[in-house]
This record gives sequence, C-alpha cells and structure tokens, in this order.
Amino acid sequence: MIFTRAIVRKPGKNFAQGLTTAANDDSPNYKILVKQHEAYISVLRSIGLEVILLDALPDHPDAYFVEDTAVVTADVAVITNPGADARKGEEKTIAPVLAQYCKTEKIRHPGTVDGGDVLQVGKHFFIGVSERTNQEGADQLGRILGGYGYTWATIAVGAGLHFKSSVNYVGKNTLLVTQSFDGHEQLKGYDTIVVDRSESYAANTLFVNDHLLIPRGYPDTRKKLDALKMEIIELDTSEVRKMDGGLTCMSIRF
Ligand code: CIR
Repeated sequence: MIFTRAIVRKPGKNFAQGLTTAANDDSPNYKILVKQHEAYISVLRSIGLEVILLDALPDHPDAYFVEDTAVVTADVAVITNPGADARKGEEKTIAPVLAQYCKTEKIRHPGTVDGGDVLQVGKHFFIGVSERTNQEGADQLGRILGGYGYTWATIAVGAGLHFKSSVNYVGKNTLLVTQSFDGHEQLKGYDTIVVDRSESYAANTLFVNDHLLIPRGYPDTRKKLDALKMEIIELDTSEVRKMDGGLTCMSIRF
C-alpha cells in the first residue's frame, strides 16, 4: 500500500508534561525533540508523502502523537476516543482535518481506542485491548471496519503501552515482535522477527512506502531487519522514547 499523505503535529514546549512511565533521569529536551521531529518529517517527505503539519495543542502535551486519534483506511477514517483522560479532546482537532479527505466515523463512549493499538496488515486489522483501548471500543472499531470489508480480531496487549509498542508489520508477510509475542497463536500465518529483550523499544518500527523507519541505536534489530533487504532509514527518537512514544505514533498515514 502506498500512502500519499501524513498528518503530523508539532510538539509543544510543554511536551515533557505528557504522560510517561519512563524514569527519565535525563529530562526530556525540547530543542532535541524538535530536531528529531523535523528529521522525521523530512524523511516522510523524502519517501513521497505530503505532510500536513498541524500546530501544537498547548492543552494536550501528548498531541504530537497523532496516531492515537484516528484509524485511517482507504475507505474510512475512524476518529477514536482516546483511553487516557489527559488525551481526550485531541481527536476533535483531527476530525475536521481528516474530513477534508475521507469519510469519517467515530468511536463512541464508553468505547475507548488509541490508534497505537491498531495494526493493519493488508485487509486485516489487529485491535489490541490494552489500558487505553477497551473491549467495547475494540468491538466498535471492528464492526465499523467490518462494514468496509476488512477482517479484524482483538488481541490482548498485556504489558506495554500499546499493541504497536510490541508488534508491527515490516512488509514481506513479516511481523516484528517483542519476545512476549513470540509464537503467539494469533500471529500464526506470518513470519516473525523477534526483537532481543534488550532492544524491545525497536519493535516500534514504521513500514511506509516500501521503507522501514527504525529507531537509531538498536544494532541487533537493524541486523535482523537487514535480512529483509528493504530500504532502512534510522531516526533518532531519544526524546520521544522518554515520553513512551515511537516512530509510528507521530503520524497518521493515508
Ligand atoms: C501517552 O502515554 O499517551 C503518550 N505519552 C505516548 C503515546 C504514544 N503513542 C503511540 O504509541 N501510538
């Protein structure tokens, strides 16, 4: 699938007030984050995406993790209801942007969904049930997607923030997974590359327009992905990681 657009939002100066489980002895640095974010945008442009760049939302320090606010397919954009109270409301600012390009539907209370829990592989969707995405939200999303001819299944996320913190599609019928998803019954039918425990963060790799965007500093994972013989681009994500985010989280591709 080739994407033509990506929605991206500038991080705000108060980004370090976002939600995080990381210990962060070394406090998150805005200037470095801005550089990393600009590099991310440049890479998206270089692989053929028109970047729709939104302004920071001062009331929502995590709002540059736009992925959580919508699940977009070729047929429909589903506006989510993010699971964390601090993030509710971000989706309202994304809905009108997506409505310019796609038909939109939405997840309704009491259903909650974070886009980080939703992985599309061809015509199939894995919908992670996590601390952010509840069963009701996952079922609502699945029913909407089912109405457009997609298949779907819910999957328990267990430890970790989102499903895509642990499992991502990297092309060639292959999933990149953390050890906790190694051999998972629901992932049968795909080849898997298992990330070493010491590099689990690297499971959040973004496959877009035949390129793999991977976080810099995970050499074992890099070596394993090299075997796929695809174009790989490494990006620094140190400051994003401090806020529990990664490469998939910072854009909505469609
Ligand atoms: C949060 O906890 O909501 C943000 N600090 C990180 C969200 C990362 N989003 C993603 O993985 N899709």
